Amino acid sequence: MSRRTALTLTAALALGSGLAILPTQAQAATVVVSNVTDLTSAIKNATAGTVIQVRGGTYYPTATLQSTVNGTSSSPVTLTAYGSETVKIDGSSLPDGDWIFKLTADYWNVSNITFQNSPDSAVVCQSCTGTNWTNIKTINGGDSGFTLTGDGTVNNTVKYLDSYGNYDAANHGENADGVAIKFGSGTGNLVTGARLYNNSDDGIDFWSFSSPVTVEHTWSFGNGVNRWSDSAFAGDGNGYKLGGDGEVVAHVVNNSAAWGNAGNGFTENSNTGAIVINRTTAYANGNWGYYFATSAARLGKNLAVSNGSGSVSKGSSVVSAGNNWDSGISTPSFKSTDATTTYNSRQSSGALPVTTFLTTGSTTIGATMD
Ligand SMILES: [Ca+2]
Ligand SMILES: [Ca+2]
Repeated sequence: MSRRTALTLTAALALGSGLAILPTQAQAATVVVSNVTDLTSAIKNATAGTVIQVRGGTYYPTATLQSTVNGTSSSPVTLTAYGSETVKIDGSSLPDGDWIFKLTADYWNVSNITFQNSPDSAVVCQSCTGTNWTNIKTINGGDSGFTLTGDGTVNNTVKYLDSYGNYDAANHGENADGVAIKFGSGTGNLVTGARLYNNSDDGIDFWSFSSPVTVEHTWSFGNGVNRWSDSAFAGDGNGYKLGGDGEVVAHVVNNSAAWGNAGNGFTENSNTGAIVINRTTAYANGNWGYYFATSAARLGKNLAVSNGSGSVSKGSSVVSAGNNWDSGISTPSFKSTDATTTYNSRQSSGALPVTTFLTTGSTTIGATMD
């Protein structure tokens, strides 16, 4: 050690001891909870840096779990399962119309939790900035599974979400989407590695959201199919509903797939913006694979096969290149059309299960299904 370094170290130690008498910043608290009272309290009382670890089990809150307290980018609030334990928060004991979990807050990291059987939406993040949702499940609820909404919805990441079986009985399935990013604005929002399936309405819906959202490595399937014996069923069943309510927005979808949805695989839904869709696959959807009648969408290297109304409906403003409906582009064959493996457990990383379903081996067209 050089003399200069030694002196610097001595000075630092001396300074450090001097600082010790000053008020110290509150320590980040780690709270381990194992019952619903403590879980409710921990979420309500969390402050920046709080880490809430939830022991394995099924929790039945009787009121919406919620917070309006912000973390910070360097000191987020964390809500996660304890170790590798399995945590389910079940809305069965909530009043009609209530959500399981509502954040109106910034910089929360929520991971490894299932939100199930909500009377209404399962998870709603309202005007959130910098939240991360990882390995979350939102299933079998009474409205959309996972929702981002409100102005000031900025830089949120939804990674490895499973959202399925959501159905709003009161509206005959008209509203319950897998992911709803609706009625709001804000940039930097990303959905990656999601499985959005068997919901009554759409897989993903960007109705009345005025800023671009990015979706990648996502599967949206089996939405809008009447699985509830609802004689007045009204679900729309679009895999990716990329607009609505007059907003003109250049949403982006990369390397994702839509199959078996009752409606369109991918649709502008009247959004006239320059929506970008690249390396995606639409297979066996009820209506069009790609429906972009009025938008200025950029459709590139997409693969559409066996969709009920046809591969693509595109207006004159659409830029279309390298898709299998474009002239001179061939259609590679699928290695498998058996979707069974797409329901398998995720990989240990949380990534989508390994499958050959709808893969082609092509390096130029269609989703890679991972
Ligand atoms: Ca609808
Ligand atoms: Ca919808």
